[in-house]
Amino acid sequence: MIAVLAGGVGAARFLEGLVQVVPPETIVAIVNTGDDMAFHGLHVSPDIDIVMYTLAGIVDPSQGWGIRDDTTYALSMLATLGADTWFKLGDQDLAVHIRRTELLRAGWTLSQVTDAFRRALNVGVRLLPMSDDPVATEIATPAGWLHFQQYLVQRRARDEALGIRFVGVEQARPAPGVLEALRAAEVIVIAPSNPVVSIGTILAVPGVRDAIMASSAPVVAVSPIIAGAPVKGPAAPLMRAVGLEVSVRGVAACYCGLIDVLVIDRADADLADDVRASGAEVTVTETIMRGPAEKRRLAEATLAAARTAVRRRAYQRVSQEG
Ligand code: FO1
Repeated sequence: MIAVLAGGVGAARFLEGLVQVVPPETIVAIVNTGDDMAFHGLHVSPDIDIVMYTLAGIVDPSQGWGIRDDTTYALSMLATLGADTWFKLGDQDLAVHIRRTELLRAGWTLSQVTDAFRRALNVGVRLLPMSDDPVATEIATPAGWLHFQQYLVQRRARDEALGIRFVGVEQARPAPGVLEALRAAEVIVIAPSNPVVSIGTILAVPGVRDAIMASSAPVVAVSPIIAGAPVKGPAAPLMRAVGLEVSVRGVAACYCGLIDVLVIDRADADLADDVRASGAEVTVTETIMRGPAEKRRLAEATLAAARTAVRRRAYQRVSQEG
């Protein structure tokens, strides 16, 4: 079984490649919920939905979030009625949030709802929220603390990011199955997601980092940073906000002591030795995922990196014993 720590769009695309290489039923995605927020009284879980819609083949490919060809009649009416509509929720997407909220109010947990939805949408990959307890990623700005969605979507990441906190994370318990998946995994993959606010949030849930550290499985991270910039999203200011360089060196520093291998793009090949100096092995390959073939190749390269790490660990064990 392969456990994948996942944020939104980058992770979803990576998983599209992985399901071409191994049976979807052998993959468990542990998904960030720090971006979750209530809109119009409804519980929205952007990263879970991005991964779920992508694997169900219904995501809007141009945005990477929302549902393809969705309409926005409900949002227009909400605007007419004076609601704040800066977060664009399509009509079919809204149906998901209405049903999710209805089930949560009826006493279901977020993991139960997520499992029911991914089955209804024929997604073979098991999707686990990192926690069923509420966690909110907030960004410190000169205007005060902002919820991640306010920072990113409402204010378009224009405020200077000064710090990051995960409100509620100390009390959050890993969702059922999360620690079990990490313990049972033959390979643990950290998807090419924001290391600070997507993966960092998952790692901050008590018990998650320790379970990864204690695992005998190889841990392979795919860098979301290529040639000093993220493919998508606000990783650059948020990495800087926590003192990380916006480069594969910064990604390696963020995952220092946690990963065996960092998969980096060919554009960063000259930084491979710097990454190795942080203690991780390096695989250099194409990491930009434009189409199905590139997604598949990245998944294959990631699994090949994991196999190399297994051999390296075995070799180190033998040399220590000998
Ligand atoms: N991102 C935007 O930039 N603008 C939006 O209006 C927006 C709406 C939205 C609705 C549902 C959903 O699941 C995701 C949505 N996203 C939107 C993406 C999302 O906010 C972020 O990309 C993730 O939280 C980061 O992974």
